[in-house]
Amino acid sequence: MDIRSQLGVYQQTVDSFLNQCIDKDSIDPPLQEAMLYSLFNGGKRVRPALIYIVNKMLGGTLEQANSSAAAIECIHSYSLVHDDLPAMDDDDLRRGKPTCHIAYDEPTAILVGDALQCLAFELIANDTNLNADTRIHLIKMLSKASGHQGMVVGQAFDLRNVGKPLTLEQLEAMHQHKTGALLKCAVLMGAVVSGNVTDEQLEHLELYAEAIGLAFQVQDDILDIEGDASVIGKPQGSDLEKDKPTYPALLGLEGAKLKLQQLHEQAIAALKSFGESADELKALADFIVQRDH
Ligand code: GRG
Repeated sequence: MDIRSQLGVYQQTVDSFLNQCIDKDSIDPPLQEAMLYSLFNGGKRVRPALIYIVNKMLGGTLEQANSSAAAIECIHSYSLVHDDLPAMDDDDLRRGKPTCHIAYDEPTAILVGDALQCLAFELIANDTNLNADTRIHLIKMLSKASGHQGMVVGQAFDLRNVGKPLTLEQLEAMHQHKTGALLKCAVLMGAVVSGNVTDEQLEHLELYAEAIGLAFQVQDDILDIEGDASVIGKPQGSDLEKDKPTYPALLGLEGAKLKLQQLHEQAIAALKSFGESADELKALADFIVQRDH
C-alpha cells in the first residue's frame, strides 16, 4: 500500500470540505485570507487521515467523517499559528513558508487561531449527517483533547520548562498532552463517527493511538537533529538552540531511535485483532516513524 498517495487522497477530501465551510462573504477579507493561508499551506493532514481511516475500517461512510476531519485540522492549524507567535515559540517559518504573524501581523495571527478554534466546534455542531448525541460526544472529546486537560496544558508545561532538565516521565507526560492527546482523539473520533465500534476495539485503538502519538514526537525530535531543513520546513537544530527537552537529549540519538522502534512495534501489536482491515492504520504507523517532515 502506498500510504503517501493515500494521504494525498484524504488531504484533498478534507481540503475540499474545509473550503466549502469558510464563509467567503466575510466583512473582513484580510482575516479570511489569513485563515485560508494558515489552513492551506501544505500540512500533511495526518489527524484527518486517522479519522477517515478508522471510520472506513469500521464501516462508516465518508460523509460521517468529514466534519470531524475538518474540525481536528482547524484545531491543529490554530495550535500551530499560536505556537509560532513571539510569545510562544517565536518561529518565522512553518511548513517552509512565513508563519502567520510574519505573513500578516500578530493581532491577525491571534485572531486566526481564535477563529479556527471556534470553526472546529461549529463544523461538528452543524453536521446533520450525525445525530445530536454523536455531535455532543465528538465536541466533548475534541474540547477535552485540545483544552486544559490536553494540548493546552501540554503547551503550558512545555513553555514553563524550557531550559530545565526533565525526567523521561515528565517529557512523556508533556508530549502525551501536547501532541498525543489530539492524535489519540483523531483515532477515537474516527471510531465514534463510524457508529460501529465495540469497547474492546476502542481499547485496542487507544493503545495504537498512544503509541503513534509518542512515536510522532520522538521522530519530530530526531528530525530536528537529522532532518533536512529544506524538507522539514524549519531550521534544523531549533530544539537544541532553544534548549528544549527532547528524547535524543535524554536518551541519546541511538536511544531515541530504539524508543521509536519500540513504539512502532507496540502500535502494530495493538492492531492484531483487526487483521487485514487495519492495514492502512499499520501503514500510517510506518509513515509516522519514517516521515522526513
Ligand atoms: C498553542 C495551545 C497551543 C498549542 C500548541 C501542537 C503544539 C501545541 C505545538 C506544535 C509544536 C510542535 C512543532 C510539536 C511537534 C509535533 C507537531 C505537532 C508537529 C506538527 O504537526 P504535523 O507534523 O504538522 O502534523 P503539519 O505541518 O503536517 O500539519
